Amino acid sequence: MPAIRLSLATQWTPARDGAPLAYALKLTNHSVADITAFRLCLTGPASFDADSVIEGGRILTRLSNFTELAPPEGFTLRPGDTWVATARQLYPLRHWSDGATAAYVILSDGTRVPVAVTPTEMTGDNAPLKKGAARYALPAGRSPVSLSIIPWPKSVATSGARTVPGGLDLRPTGALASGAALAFTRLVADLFAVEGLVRPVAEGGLPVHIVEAAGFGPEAYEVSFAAAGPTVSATTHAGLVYGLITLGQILRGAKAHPFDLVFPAAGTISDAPALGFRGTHLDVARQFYSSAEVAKLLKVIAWNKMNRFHWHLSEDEAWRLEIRAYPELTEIGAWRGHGLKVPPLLGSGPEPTGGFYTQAAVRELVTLAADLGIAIIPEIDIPGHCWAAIQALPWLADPDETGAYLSVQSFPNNCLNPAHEPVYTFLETVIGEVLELFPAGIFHLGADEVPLAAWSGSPKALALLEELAGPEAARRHAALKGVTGNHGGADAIGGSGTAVLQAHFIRRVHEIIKSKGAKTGGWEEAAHGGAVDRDSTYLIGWRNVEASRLLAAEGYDIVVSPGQRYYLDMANSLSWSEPGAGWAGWSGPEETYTFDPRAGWSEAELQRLIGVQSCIWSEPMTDRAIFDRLVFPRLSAIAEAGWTSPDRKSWPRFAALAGLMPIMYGNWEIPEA
Ligand code: TNX
Repeated sequence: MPAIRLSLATQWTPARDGAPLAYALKLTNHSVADITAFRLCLTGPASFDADSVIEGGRILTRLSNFTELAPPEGFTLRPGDTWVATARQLYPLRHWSDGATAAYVILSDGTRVPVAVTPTEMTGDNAPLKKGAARYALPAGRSPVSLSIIPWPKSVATSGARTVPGGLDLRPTGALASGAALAFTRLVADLFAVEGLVRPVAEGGLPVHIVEAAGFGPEAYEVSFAAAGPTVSATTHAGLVYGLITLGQILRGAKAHPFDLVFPAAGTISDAPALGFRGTHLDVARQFYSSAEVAKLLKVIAWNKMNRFHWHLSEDEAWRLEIRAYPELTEIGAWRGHGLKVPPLLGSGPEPTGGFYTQAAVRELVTLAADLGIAIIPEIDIPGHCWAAIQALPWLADPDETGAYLSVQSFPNNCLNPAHEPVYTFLETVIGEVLELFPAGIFHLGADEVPLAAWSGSPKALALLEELAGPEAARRHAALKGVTGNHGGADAIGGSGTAVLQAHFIRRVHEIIKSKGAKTGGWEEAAHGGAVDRDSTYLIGWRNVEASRLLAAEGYDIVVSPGQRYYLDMANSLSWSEPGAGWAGWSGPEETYTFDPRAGWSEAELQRLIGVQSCIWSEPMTDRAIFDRLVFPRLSAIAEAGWTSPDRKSWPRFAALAGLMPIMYGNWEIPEA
């Protein structure tokens, strides 16, 4: 049989002037053979509604954003022809990266044929599609500052300029200082491999004295400049590393822009962070990132003086952490592909793809992070977002459960059941293994986005609900059975039976975590029903800062990561040509930078605001050039919100210096010709 060549073009037309929306799929046959009785499988962030009307085709199966479609019975796709199927009902696409990014066809004999997919077009929008980090250039001759430092320090009182040295010859005194020198040397050797930032005097290095000195806060440092070379002082390893990073940033800026930026001759920089928790979160479930990539991200966030890495290790789409007691979690839950228990999703193709972190790999990353002043916080997201885990270990589900409920992302029956005892045995073991691996002593249990109808078809859950809240509550919850529409999760479950059951679950898991001597982290929904103790928990507020402020008022320690500004999966603007998601809006680097999460908080509430976090959700990261565009420089903007007091922030200064910060993959935006 001759080779079959197929391509898929997709086109989005928003609803307008009374005309309904249209998401058109156009499959073209470039070969010389007819194809009949085939199925088209596709994935990408957008998902069809279960009851989508498809003109010119029909949905055979659908799981979240994985869809199998077929043309009408008896249809033949002839050479050179295009089959068009159009969906009229689905959650609107907003950006080019929303549409299908992977597809394949299955022929009647079961053969799989790859399909070349082009980026989704929007009707009437011809702007070139963007990817790669936007370039921020120092305005030559008009730089608002003469030192390159992000985040900007607490106090800068330097003067003069010396001939810019080629590099720094580190001269530590004592073990702590030697450790910091080594950590910095390794950091720059990787981030800026050929720049020779650390080099001996013989190669033009300027001597830098590194001294352990009493009296500094846990992350504070001082750099003083003198003719013989600068001195970095701090009380801790992190403080010394931060002082060296400041010096390294100044040096890189001055080397790159010798007419605008200087390496000071005299004076002092005294620095300490405004907030103690400066986090970056990475979702490694929707897309997998190798250990090498995680290591690189740790280095990038250290260069931004961020000190918490929130590692989102499990999701509906995958389970990424080796658990010795349950090898199926990663044997099954870490891989997607056609015919596997987890189908292709979010742009992965038919061949098995994915991966997981062995415990040995985790230990190495934990050591690397500690060396860079970063504590790693593991998240196992429960009770919602557990579809992959339940596929791997089906006994996690109540065997008597009937009916289906759907999560916001359209996964059916994806929540661990609070009334099913094996779930707690499982969690006791998982939490034990996780806490052995992560010395920070925090277990983040997720708790986000449990759908309103969760457990409504589980006799065990309904019996438990009756015990907890009475027969009427159980009756009301049972009535939700079969409600498969999507729900607002956090917003929708307040006061419902779902919230009662979830609180029961969270309380029990919180007790397990406490019994192992650890703190609990959770998304803001973890507070529903007063399930967690305030003194051993922190929450991440994600819906909006007002909701976070209210939780702070209730006495919870809060890290703010408002979706509207700090979710790095949101696009940089409204334009179709920008990649990214849009449910929480959009935020350009300037909007993210100038956003003040503290606005409107009382003094007492501010006491509970322990930090800020950037969240890298990975649904739209179907290409690493999209990652670079979405993450940089907004990650640095959030780092500065955590470190620099609001009165010392300046967008023009940040914009002038942002281009000097490292990005992950080296994908820069290609300017329009
Ligand atoms: C909501 S916010 C989620 C995630 C998604 C994210 C996409 C939160 C705790 N859950 O599952 O990835 O939106 O922006």
